[in-house]
Amino acid sequence: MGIISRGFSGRRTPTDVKLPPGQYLTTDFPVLSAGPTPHVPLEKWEFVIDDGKNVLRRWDWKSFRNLPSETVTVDLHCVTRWSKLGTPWEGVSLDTLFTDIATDASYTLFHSYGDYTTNVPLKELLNKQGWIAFRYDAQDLAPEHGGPARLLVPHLYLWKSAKWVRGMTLMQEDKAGFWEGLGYHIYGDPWQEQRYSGDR
Ligand SMILES: Nc1nc2c(c(=O)[nH]1)N[C@H]1C(S)=C(S)[C@@H](COP(=O)(O)O)O[C@H]1N2
Ligand SMILES: [Mo]
Repeated sequence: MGIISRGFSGRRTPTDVKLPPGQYLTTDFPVLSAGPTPHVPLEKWEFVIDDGKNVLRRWDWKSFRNLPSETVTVDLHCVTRWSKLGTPWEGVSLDTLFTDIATDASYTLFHSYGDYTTNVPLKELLNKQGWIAFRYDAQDLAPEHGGPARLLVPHLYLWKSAKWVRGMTLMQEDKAGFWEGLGYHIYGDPWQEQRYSGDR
């Protein structure tokens, strides 16, 4: 066998890929859910942004899908150590959702159908860093991966990308979500290997 085997030339191979520390590559798409998959009918679906007191914006499925959307191809990094590169999504950016929202809040807590929560600083979601995604690989997002719609915030560990999102609360102070309350890192940057609360 030659040093360079045919199928590899011109492809992204493990040797020229830089992964966050402690991660390995996978090509399948594992499903990680802390509970059963909620099935949300589109007629009942809504996404609400509130500030803890008042509703700031509310979209039903139709008005949400009428918003401009984007396709993005991103790398995913799960705290259980798998990384999946080049995943294609379609979604509405958080920049679009926040177009008419003026807030001095610095933190957010996402809520999901089925009760999962996770916290993300607001500045980590804006400037094309976060999307509410409703398609994966040109197909409607499968229920087990968070359909009808999930948060996608790929520069943080994947537990931050809440599946089955139904809303987010803007907060002046940070507040742990589900996994963060069980000892996962409050911020969760895979490149800093911020897996657990004791990590820098
Ligand atoms: N609502 C909800 N969102 C969730 C989870 C969950 O249990 N419930 N698991 C998180 C975790 S730990 C990971 S790694 C990813 C997994 O996404 P996937 O199942 O599409 O691979 O979803 C995240 N979002
Ligand atoms: Mo995870």
